[in-house]
Amino acid sequence: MTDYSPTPADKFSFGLWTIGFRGRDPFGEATRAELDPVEAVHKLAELGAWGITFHDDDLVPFGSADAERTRIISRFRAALDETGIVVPMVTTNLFSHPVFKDGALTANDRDVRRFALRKVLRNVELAAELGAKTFVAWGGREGAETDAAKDVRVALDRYKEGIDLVCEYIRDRGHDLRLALEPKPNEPRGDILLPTVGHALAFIERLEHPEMVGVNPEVGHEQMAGLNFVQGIGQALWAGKLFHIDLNGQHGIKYDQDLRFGAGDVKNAFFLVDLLESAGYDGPRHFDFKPPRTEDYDGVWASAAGCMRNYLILKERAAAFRADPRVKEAIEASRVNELATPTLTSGETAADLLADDKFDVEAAAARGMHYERLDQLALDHLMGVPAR
Ligand code: GLT
Ligand code: MN
Ligand code: MN
Repeated sequence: MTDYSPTPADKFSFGLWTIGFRGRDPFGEATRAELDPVEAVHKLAELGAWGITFHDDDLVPFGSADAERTRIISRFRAALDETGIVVPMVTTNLFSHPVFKDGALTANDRDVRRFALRKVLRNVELAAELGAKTFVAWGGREGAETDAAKDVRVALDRYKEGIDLVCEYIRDRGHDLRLALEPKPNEPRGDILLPTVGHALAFIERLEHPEMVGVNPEVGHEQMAGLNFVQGIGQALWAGKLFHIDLNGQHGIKYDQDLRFGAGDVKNAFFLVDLLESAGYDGPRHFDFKPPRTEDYDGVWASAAGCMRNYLILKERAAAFRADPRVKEAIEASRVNELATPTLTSGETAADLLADDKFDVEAAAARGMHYERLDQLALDHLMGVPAR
């Protein structure tokens, strides 16, 4: 690989709301004009992307009449057919309209919850129609600013009720669609339910159809909580629950920056790509970033291209790291692979273990792990320092 040019085989996808982000923030108006979804599809195809994703309202404005909805969707579909761009994932906007100010599936108002579920079910049909395989549920408004407002135990009952209903509906309709819950600790709510990958994984196990539900972790969201994203992804993979992923960049514990992938914690991004590639993750590499409001559309496309370029560079660097004989030797010295050996030999009992008195505690305690050397080799590769 020399020029890091993406192709559809790389499975890079972008949210329509990312490249279409107009730069509106709590302090300022939009700095960019609206982006036509059809133009977005063509531009992504030109850049070498594979897929586009969207919220119902990104494509069809909230409250559009049926005829208008049909017109918009068929125009969009024509652009997909023309370019070969696919729709791997669809999601529902349950956060922008003021009706969702106290949440959607967990709003205290029952009629809001019912309205939210109708919006979701209608969108499930659109997702299936466009061939999406994943339906993301980001509960950005499911939360509170005061603990007096929401009994979390009851809110989780309603969350479960809502997700169970959506699963039941998908099964009844015979759609080939799985749900992916997207955790986030805060913003826009003071505190959001299912704040991290770990919370979401525990919640999923209590659902009626846990096999249909996984997670869609976002780099910045875990890092906003001070967590190591690579560890979270490792656990999601271990649980067989990494259905989708939102790649972007974040500098530590602060507001949700949604920087392009690779900006932010680049070392964590290196180990993330290393993990995704070596684990054989074959789902979409979905970018959920917000091009800064300083940019015009040239800057937006440069930012989108940068996401893909950074992924491909990191993929190349991670492969070189793994192939380096010095790394193999350092891994050996650090006994990294020994962790794969079960602690007890097959057939061994607790009594056998208790009877084992051959261990030299002091010798083991004195042994160094050599992780610093291994980590420095990772940094050398990440920084592009050739092997010496
Ligand atoms: C919103 C949020 C993202 C979610 C999107 C899916 S919408 O922009 O910040 O993290 O992935 O609903
Ligand atoms: Mn996201
Ligand atoms: Mn985000």
